[in-house]
Amino acid sequence: MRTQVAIIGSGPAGLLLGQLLREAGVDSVIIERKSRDYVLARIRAGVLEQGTVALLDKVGAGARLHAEGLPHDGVELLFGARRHRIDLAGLTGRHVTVYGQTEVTRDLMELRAAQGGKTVFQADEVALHDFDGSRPFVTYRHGGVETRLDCDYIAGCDGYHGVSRASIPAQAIRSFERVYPFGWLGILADVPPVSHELIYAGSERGFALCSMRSATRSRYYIQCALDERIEDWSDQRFWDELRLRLDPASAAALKTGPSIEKSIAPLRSFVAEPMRFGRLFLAGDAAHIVPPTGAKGLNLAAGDVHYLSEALAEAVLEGSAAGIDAYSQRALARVWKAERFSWWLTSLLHRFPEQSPFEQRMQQAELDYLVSSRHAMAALAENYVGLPY
Ligand code: RFL
Ligand code: PHB
Repeated sequence: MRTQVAIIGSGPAGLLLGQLLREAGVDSVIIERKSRDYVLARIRAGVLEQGTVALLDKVGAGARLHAEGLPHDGVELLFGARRHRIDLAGLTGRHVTVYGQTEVTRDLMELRAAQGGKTVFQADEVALHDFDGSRPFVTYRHGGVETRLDCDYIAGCDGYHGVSRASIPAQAIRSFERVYPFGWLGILADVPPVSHELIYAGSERGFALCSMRSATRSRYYIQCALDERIEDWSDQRFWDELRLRLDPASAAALKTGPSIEKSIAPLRSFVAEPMRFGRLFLAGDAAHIVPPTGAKGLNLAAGDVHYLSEALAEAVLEGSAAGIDAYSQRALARVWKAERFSWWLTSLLHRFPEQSPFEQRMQQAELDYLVSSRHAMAALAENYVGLPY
């Protein structure tokens, strides 16, 4: 088998890249380790920047998003038992859209299937070869059969634990990392959201986030210790703890019900540099991780593949290396700004195990300043709605 671009991974990065390349007239094959149903069962991100929505529109995957997604003009910060609204639209002229990553993935998969785009699901032993030369190829086993896919370029869109970054010689890549001393325990439930906008809460008992998927489905998170076990968290215990981290009015308004998903995710900041090695390009979580506090992970993946699709189209169709030579630097400039924002918001709103009374007062003072200064709120809003490409 032969294609112009072999894409490893059928998450949002790989799927969106496939569609952007198709728009540009470049052929691709996606190789995915898991089954379609497995990929579609993952519950993850919920907030899309306007730039991400524009890219989904560009490839013709925006119809359901515009019908069912919830445009949000603001978010709330809750601390000291009071809620403070950040007027995203008023401060930036932009908004965000609440629409689940699961739905984005489904829309892109359906579009690809309808257009006859090739995806190999349940590919085992995926291995990347000769990407430091001029004729790269990918091998994998599918249904017990060893298969070879020849290509001009490989796009590593296979997430943090994927094979792509791991295939690059260690001396050619430098990583930067911060592992946070806590995780997020998340719950999905078919109950109306406590508020029509997201609430980011910094309380003495730790961080909490009130988010949603629709007018009838809520997504809530609470900061938890890294050694917490999901079996120890009954739904009742989760709701009780969440209530304790909210202001009295929200706690009283909180609607509870049985969870339909519950999981613990660790928090990490991570960047691998550069995002290119020969004919292999990394995009999305394969190259960088942000803690979810800023809602940036999926949006960064979209930004990467925007740059990468332009660069690969230039290389494949015009034989010009200018775009692929600039890809890593262009993408990393935006990535580091989102890393900074996500790290900052995480540090501001979470309780750290070793936090001294002085550091707690610093957090409080920064939060007080933030909601009293239009400039500070504008800086938050500008980053939250997404920096320009
Ligand atoms: P993905 O989604 O991990 O997809 C990678 C795909 O590659 C496959 N794969 C392989 N395929 C072939 N061969 C191999 N060897 C392979 N190894 C792996 C995997 O099966 C998978 O299908 O990465 P991608 O496409 O880069 O997308 C990144 C996003 O998924 C991620 O950044 C976001 O989910 C992060 N995130 C959020 N981002 C936002 O923008 N807004 C949010 O509100 C938001 N909330 C979140 C989040 C992530 C969370 N968790 C669980 C980490 C909330 C949470 C709780
Ligand atoms: C979500 O709805 O899953 C979500 C929203 C905002 C975040 C993180 C996760 O910052």
